[in-house]
Amino acid sequence: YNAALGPYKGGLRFASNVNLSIIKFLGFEQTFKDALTCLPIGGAKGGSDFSPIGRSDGEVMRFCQAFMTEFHRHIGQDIDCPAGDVGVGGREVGYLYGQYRRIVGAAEFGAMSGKAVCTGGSILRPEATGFGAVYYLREVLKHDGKEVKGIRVAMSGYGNVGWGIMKKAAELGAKVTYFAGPDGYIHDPDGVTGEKLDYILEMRAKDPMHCKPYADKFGCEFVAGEKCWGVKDVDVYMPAAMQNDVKMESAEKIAASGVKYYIEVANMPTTNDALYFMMDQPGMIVAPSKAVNAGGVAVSGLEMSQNAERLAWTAEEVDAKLRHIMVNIHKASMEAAEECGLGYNLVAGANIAGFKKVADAMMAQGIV
Ligand code: 2IT
Repeated sequence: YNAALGPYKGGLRFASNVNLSIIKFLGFEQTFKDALTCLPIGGAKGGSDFSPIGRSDGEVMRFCQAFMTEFHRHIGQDIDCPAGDVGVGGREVGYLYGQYRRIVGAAEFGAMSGKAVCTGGSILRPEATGFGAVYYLREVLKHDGKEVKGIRVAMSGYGNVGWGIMKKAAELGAKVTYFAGPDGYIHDPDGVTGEKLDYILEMRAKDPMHCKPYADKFGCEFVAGEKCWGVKDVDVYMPAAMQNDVKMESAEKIAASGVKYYIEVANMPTTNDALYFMMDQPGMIVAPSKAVNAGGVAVSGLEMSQNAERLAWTAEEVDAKLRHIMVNIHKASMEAAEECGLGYNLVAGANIAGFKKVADAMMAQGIV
């Protein structure tokens, strides 16, 4: 999409519903998200309608190799550095990068991020999006004079990103008390903590389409076929599953619930009408995904830095940088909106701050 700020950068999505339209919106959003991180990365996105769900390791490897046999000529550490998105995790990135290395005949680590630590990946990359989202939430709450501790969260999704939110929330004394999957939602008033976090990984590996086994194992409520949008006994909603997850009907329930914070996490989880409706609700605070989920690509950028200097940073170093980036994104968004007389409008602020950064870099480089 845009390389004014650095090599094209964004995830590959492997899911059966992938089409050009989805990749276009993801690439467009990615450009401004990557700008918000203030790292030297441009914007890109890619993918395929191949879904790894239900495939053997061998099938996934062969697909990744075939994909990279064509794709390798378009990427490179200074050209375009893809990573994962939905359906592309450590396993897929490993197979993709292995084939890239085999074809180019060089250990060009920076050509892909999201690699396993043993092949030049960054510590904390898998958790980065979820951790970053909670760091961002902390800034929103701080702005309101509140703490993360004791906050209850309802969310959708318990993939990589959702899991990272659950883990960081538990670490900081908050609780994810509701989470929704493709088959319905779970209500666990004690929150997802400790061994429950490990169980989610196990459950997902066995069958990513059902979260009901969690309710069976831990004896909590499961509501089949429903989403948890509209529940009242939480402080924050965090949609962390897929685009267009929250439509007008859900937005009305969310507004009626009286819950104040709507923090998007998945890329564009809210339809436009639903988003504007919630932004118009007096007292409601809405944060946009391009800011909230930027921690993932930020740690991808940090992975590129580590690869370039042929060093591996500690978890503490990566986490400190991630925290700093998320604090900065919230601050830059807040200030950009204030400068335009829009008040505490995080949606407009993120768009303005991200757009300005890309536009300034493009204008500085002339008409090329
Ligand atoms: O949506 C996203 O920001 C990602 N899928 C991560 C992209 C990246 O390059 O790490």
